[in-house]
Amino acid sequence: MTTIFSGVQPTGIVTLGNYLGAFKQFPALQDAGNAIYCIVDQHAITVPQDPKELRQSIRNLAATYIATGIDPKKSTLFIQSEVPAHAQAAWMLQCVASIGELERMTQFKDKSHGKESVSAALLTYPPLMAADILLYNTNIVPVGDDQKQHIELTRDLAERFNKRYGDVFTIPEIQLPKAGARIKSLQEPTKKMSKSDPNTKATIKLLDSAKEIEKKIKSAVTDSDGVVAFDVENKPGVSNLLIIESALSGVAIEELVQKYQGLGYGGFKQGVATAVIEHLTPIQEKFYHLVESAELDIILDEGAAKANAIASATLKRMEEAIGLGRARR
Ligand code: ATP
Ligand code: LTN
Repeated sequence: MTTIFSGVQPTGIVTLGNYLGAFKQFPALQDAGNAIYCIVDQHAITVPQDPKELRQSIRNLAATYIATGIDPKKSTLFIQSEVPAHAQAAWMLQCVASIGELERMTQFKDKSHGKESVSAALLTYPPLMAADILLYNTNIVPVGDDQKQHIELTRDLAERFNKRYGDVFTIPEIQLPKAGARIKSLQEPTKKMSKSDPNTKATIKLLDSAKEIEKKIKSAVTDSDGVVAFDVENKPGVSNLLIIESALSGVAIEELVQKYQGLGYGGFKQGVATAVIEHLTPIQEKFYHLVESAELDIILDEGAAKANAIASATLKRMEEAIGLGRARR
């Protein structure tokens, strides 16, 4: 049976980029095998977080997983810090990782760039991510394009560990979405749309109202051609909006280009906004129904129990292979 594992950080409301790059591909995978989804709160604290906001983001993210189609009867949904094996396995993986390879991670370079002081954990973040994946004998990791390098490193660490200590880990494969692997900022369409972007006009959040969505799409940066055409190099803003509508609706980009011929950017943007609003409204309704419910706590308790059982078994195998603790009599 194929095991699928993915994680998202509780660092604020999920964006349309997160949705298209990650969440949208999760529901189909729960029918393809043993699907495990994680709220990676220990990753979130590698940069400063307000404790109250972090707690709320964790709950919001759990409700987001369910509202976007995760069925707790089919998938395991849990919070990383409720399964202690993650931090324990991460320590062992840090011991096989080198500082040089961690310093080469672009996410580390981006997040530390220009900062006078960053946490040590920002550097050791990838071994924790490797632990998340490897503890579950994962075969497939569905993520957006920006995580490629981390998955490569996970594979390297797993292979190195297996070579040194014997066959403990399954080597995972990345799975990128067919469309929407890298949604761009609405204000700087050459940069990725990011949850933590301080410019609120740059991102569509999953919980934005219809009015906010319309306003943000109408003020999205495009160009002065006035012609709707797909050309990522020369028309990044228009192309980004076409990718968004196509990924949400499943309609091919060429067909959308036809649909918008002669309408000008006003009609085009209105069309994209309507598609986004129609897609997000039912997700928002489910989210608000769930987020403060007792049902959500039951789902997370059951998820943590299932995850603990699998993760602690792998952790034991890791400790035995490395020689930690005492021999079992
Ligand atoms: P932050 O801004 O806090 O670094 P983020 O928006 O990059 O966060 P993550 O929590 O790191 O989001 O990522 C969650 C998932 O969303 C990952 O699988 C990631 O690849 C995907 N993802 C993030 N941004 C985009 C994007 N712009 N387009 C497509 N997928 C994305
Ligand atoms: N690094 C990822 C989040 C993440 C993750 C994981 C994704 C942490 N652990 C395990 C997939 C599998 C990010 O920043 N998007």
